Amino acid sequence: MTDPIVPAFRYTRLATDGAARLGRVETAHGAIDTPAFMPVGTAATVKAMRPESVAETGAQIVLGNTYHLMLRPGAERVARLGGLRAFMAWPGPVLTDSGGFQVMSLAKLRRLDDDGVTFQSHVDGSRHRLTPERSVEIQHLLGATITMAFDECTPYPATEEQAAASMRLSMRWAGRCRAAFVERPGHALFGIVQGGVYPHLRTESAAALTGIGFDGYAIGGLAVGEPHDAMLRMLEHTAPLLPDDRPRYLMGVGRPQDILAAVRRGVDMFDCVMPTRSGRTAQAFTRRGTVNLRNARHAEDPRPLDEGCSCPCCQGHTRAYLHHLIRAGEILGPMLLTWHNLQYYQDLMAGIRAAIAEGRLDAFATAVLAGYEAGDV
Ligand code: PRF
Ligand code: ZN
Repeated sequence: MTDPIVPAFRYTRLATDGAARLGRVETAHGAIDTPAFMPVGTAATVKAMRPESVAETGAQIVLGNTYHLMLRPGAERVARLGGLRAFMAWPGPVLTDSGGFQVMSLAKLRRLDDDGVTFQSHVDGSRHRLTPERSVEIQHLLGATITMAFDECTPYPATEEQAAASMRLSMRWAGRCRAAFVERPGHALFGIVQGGVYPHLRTESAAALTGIGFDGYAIGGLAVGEPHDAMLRMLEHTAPLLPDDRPRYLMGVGRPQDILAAVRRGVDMFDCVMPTRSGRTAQAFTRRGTVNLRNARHAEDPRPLDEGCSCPCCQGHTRAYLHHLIRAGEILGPMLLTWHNLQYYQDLMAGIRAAIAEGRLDAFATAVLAGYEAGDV
């Protein structure tokens, strides 16, 4: 008897269209076609969705959060229960964010030093500490397919001096994460480029990370309040500095137009709360732009939310019904809109992949944006 064969973690670039890349990531827990969108499953659930429904939309990987899961139910408990994938009944790959970004946005009384960060839980006020070593250990206990390096997301605005000091701290932490990471077949550790909106700091960061050597490279510290064109300039500058045989992940982005712009600059992976969070606040993404189902104009509209969509929300229900569910505060409203929004995002990514394969990404992007800007009528 031989051991079951676990595929190595591997990125294969299958086609290019300009800087855009069509690819496939193989992992111990399944393959991911890229460019890919990862639904956010912060607290071991993609909110309002059963995992098999998440898979039905076409999602091949979901994101989990070190910060939330270490506080509740606790990483050691998740490990005893078989790891995050078994716990949440998601059989595919999981990427876990490392916690620093969430500490800075959610925790109380944060204190950062060179070794790590001490903070109080936003849940019960209890005191906790995260270091690069503990973040990697927690992600190991969670059974992450892809572990993210522990970093500091440099806030915007930041002076050049502040951005440099913050980036260099993240690079020292990245080296400690690499040393702490337990290598297993089909599992990966991604480094995170920082450097604010300063191109030479992005260059220094990319060089530091590629010098350490990671299985994939994330671009962090963007979509944190900087002007849109600054984000695009940083992507244009940073993506070509990263090895072309490793996946590239733009963290926390974004709107459909941001994803299109980033794919055209060489990004392969995305995550964002937008489709799920918007779904819970009655906002829907459609081929004709965003729609708010709370609006009275939908009260007697017999049409589906999006004529071009195959999801259960659009196949089974009218806008009038969705409007009623939202107005009545019925839980099915957020459930159906979340499903639809995730389907919209996965259909967008499938369209992007087909367009890259056929060398027509520019035309595809133009058509998507034209429909989006035409508006809902
Ligand atoms: N670092 C980490 N997670 C993140 C970010 C980051 O810079 C961002 C920035 N958009 C979102 N999530 N670890
Ligand atoms: Zn739909």
